Amino acid sequence: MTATRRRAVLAGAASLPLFALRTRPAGAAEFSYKLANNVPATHPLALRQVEAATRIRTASGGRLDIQVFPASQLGSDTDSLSQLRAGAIELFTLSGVILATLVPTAAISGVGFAFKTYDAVWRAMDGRLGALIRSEIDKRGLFAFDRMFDNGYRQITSSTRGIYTPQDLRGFKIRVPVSPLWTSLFQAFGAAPASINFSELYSALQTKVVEGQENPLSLIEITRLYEVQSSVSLTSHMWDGFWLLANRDAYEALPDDLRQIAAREFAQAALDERADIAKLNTVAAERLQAKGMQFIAVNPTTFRDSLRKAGFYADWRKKFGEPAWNALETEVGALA
Ligand code: X2X
Repeated sequence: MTATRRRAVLAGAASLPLFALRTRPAGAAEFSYKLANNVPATHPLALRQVEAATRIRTASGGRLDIQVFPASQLGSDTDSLSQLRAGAIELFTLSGVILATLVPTAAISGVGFAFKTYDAVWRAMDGRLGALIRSEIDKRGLFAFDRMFDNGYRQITSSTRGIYTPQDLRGFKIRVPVSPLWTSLFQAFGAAPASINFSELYSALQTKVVEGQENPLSLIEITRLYEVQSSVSLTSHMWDGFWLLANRDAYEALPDDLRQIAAREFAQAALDERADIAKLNTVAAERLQAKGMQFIAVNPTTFRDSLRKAGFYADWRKKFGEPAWNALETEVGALA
């Protein structure tokens, strides 16, 4: 045997044990991924993700196994984002406005009063604005699936004074998610925002570290915030949604057929979840009132004007830059 041939034979032999290692025991998946989210297990986001994971397992013949970990079980949003980047978690849903700590452009969907209707939201986020944000996410080493999940229009709750006008927010101690845009928005109202992860929200309200918070009605109900908050002001000051993100190496490790199955089933899950939230938001108001929460109708225009006067739109236009700002205004009309 020539030396060359011996090397070739050895190389061939050396690869054999690898084949053996790659042979899966019966029932074990080829890819086992973790999907983290921050909402309770009973929230439509978590329920629809569990359904998608089941469909993916079936459609892939068990090759792709995704376990869903709701309610920040694997860590707060801040921790989970780090774990996603490190590859300790393969999949994670996160508000674009929080993701902005890594991908600044992703906060643009949270600009105060940007979207008048859900039609405008989905036209933008399933369209050019969403594509622009996804390309920025890609530049930061993550992959974003193409349909966002809905969180909803956010409303302000309080355990102390009711919020009727923008002036009522002056000095108001309000929890906001960890994100510069959220802090800036409530500073523009003259409030005292505190950045607190969602996993700490209930206890922050219960112990009165903060007086209030803001979230969609669906989440206020599912998280039982009515136990620690007494009024809701219907400001709808911001629409919020979740990107389904993947660690890029983990995503790229999937063969094409598995990527296609995951893309298809998560897109379906997102559309189903959007419909669930739309239904929930119509019934949540009544149920929250039945739990004793006082509902306060406000004039959103006065809130929007007060942001404008504080220079909120001018500041963020500069921060986002003209291309991103124009992409938003093309979808929703002039903001400032
Ligand atoms: O942290 C929040 O308030 C929540 C759950 O709405 C988001 O993920 C933005």
